[in-house]
Amino acid sequence: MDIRIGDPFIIRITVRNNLDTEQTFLVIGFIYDKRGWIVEGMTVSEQFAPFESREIVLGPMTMPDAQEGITYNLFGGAYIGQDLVAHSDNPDFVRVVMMGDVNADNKVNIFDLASVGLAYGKKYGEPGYDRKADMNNDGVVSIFDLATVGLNYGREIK
Ligand SMILES: [Ca+2]
Ligand SMILES: [Ca+2]
Repeated sequence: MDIRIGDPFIIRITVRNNLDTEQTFLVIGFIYDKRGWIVEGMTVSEQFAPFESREIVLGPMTMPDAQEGITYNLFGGAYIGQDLVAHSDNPDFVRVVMMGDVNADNKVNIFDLASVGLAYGKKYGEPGYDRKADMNNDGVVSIFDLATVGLNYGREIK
């Protein structure tokens, strides 16, 4: 999954209580880099009825301090005490793409400018709206998105 800095995303975990008594799970979602350092985390405590199964959604989480061009791993786990009893099964990594890099090829160039141009003025739900070209996530491809490409034009991650 490709994201940009500030983009929200979620971690889903399906948790089941296999007992005929109520149980409390600690559900932890975190994002870590390739050194294994946790960059962002979120913890919730959830109570389950006997034999209940439920999907826990952690987030929306964001990574304000993420680095462009880096791939981060996502993990969600449900614990009872120290025991891991369930874990996430959604895409387990996010790649942070550069601002202005609409097609996520690690270069900001004419193709990105063209993508914004093609979707220019289009609002969410309209034909031609391009979610990737709407870099500030405000539901319209506008001068702000064009400026994002302009400000980053020529940047490249090798
Ligand atoms: Ca590009
Ligand atoms: Ca926009």
